Amino acid sequence: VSYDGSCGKRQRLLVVANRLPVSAKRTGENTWSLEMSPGGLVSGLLGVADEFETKWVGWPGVDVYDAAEKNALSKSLAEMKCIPVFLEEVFDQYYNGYCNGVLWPILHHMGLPQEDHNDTNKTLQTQYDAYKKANRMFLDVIIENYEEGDLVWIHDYHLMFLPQYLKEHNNKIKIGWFLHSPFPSSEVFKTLPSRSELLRSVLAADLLGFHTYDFASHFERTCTRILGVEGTHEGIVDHGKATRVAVFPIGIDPNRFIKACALPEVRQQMTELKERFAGKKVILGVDRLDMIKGIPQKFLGFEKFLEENMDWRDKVVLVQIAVPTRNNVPEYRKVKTQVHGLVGRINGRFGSVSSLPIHHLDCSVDFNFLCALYAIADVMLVTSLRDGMNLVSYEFIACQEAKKGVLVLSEFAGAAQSLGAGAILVNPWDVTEVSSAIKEALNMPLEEREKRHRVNFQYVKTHSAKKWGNDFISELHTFSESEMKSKKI
Ligand code: ADQ
Repeated sequence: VSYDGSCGKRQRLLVVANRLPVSAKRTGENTWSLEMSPGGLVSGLLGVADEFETKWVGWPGVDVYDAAEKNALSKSLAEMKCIPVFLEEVFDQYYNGYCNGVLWPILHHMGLPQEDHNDTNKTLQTQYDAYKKANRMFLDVIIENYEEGDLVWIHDYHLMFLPQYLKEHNNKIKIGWFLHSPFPSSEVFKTLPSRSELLRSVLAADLLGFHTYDFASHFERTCTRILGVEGTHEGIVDHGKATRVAVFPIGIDPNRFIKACALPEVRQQMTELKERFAGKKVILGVDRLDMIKGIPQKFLGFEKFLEENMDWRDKVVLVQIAVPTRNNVPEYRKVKTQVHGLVGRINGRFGSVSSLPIHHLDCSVDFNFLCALYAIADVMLVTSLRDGMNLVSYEFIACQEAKKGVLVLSEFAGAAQSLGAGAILVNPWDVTEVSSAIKEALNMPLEEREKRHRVNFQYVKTHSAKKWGNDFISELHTFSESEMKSKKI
């Protein structure tokens, strides 16, 4: 599809997400330094941004109260095609409260937070109000920057009211909404007090995208059961308004990783890492420190493996890089404490003065070093309890052309549906299964590893972020509501 307009101008695309793809740091009075920030969405959209005249709308990642400072920051951001939404007064209740304390656990099948005081409903209501207010603040910024014919692509659970608010403002705006997390079964979503309003608002969009068929069909069944609307695999009709629902599995920009692995600096880091872990197999974990990533379950599986396989004890190391996120949400602090406790226990049980079985780091690592780690690892261990896709699995495969390491992957990650053929799939709740999978991966002969790697590498190469973005935009561009209705769904 060519998006060039008749006057040669590229199609404009407004990409709206909670967080801008840059993080801003104050460097002085009214001066800022800007850097690309990590995360799944950013990695995904890096590959598609060049195709369109893209503008990003989102929170810049810092609190700014002073008008002159806001002005200076907006000007710097404009150079990177970013438009800030300043959310200061609502941020805590909206982001830490409703987005990450309520919606995130529900979408990952974890249920609503359970407080032991009577103010739970009041807290929930306050957070919900802040969520709506934040969505209105996004609306105001979009209205200010919208030009006729722009496509608006909204991302994720932070902005579920935005499709409805935008359509109320201008029914002609073409809106797509993509959910990066899973969508749960209707029985789970039903527990959310504001379930109907949220679903109805999302349905105001023209196109809704999910990573997997399971998530899309959970969504459709939830709409059918809660709202009583009609739905099929094509989409949903609500009071005569048709909304297309489709599956767009995200990918990465594989060449970025392949190229990085050939850089002299990365090769040097690989040599140093190999020397550091000489004589040992390396199992790698790379996750945001989040309860959905199943880091405690990973450690329990590894502990069981060490318990049962004495001969492996001084021949294997688990390197876990866990970047802390959402520190203001109590559940995240709890999981961090739990993880640290497990690392201490396992290293205490199986370590010696000169060697430790788990190397756990609470930090983000830079891109080149991450590629070096992916490239030297023998096994990648992903034990998410639920995960929309899990791009880390893709990144590992892209960096393994030389080594042909083994991916052990949770069946509850969206990636299990795309990389399942080459990976060893596990139920992360089953400690014995995780332990056996580690053993199988460590002992797998080269021929079998090559076979599995080839299948997955081919998938990662062809199902890139660019394809994901182009497929979504192409569908949004060409989708016609009347055509869908005429199919009498
Ligand atoms: P995330 O939950 O952030 O994304 P994931 O898809 O694995 O999960 O992406 C994480 C990204 O952050 C990767 O690009 C990875 O390289 C980077 N990263 C993670 N830990 C890091 C560390 N310690 N240091 C440096 N970089 C690190 C959400 C959903 C996923 C979905 C994506 C995209 O939760 O399920 O796959 O969006 O839709």
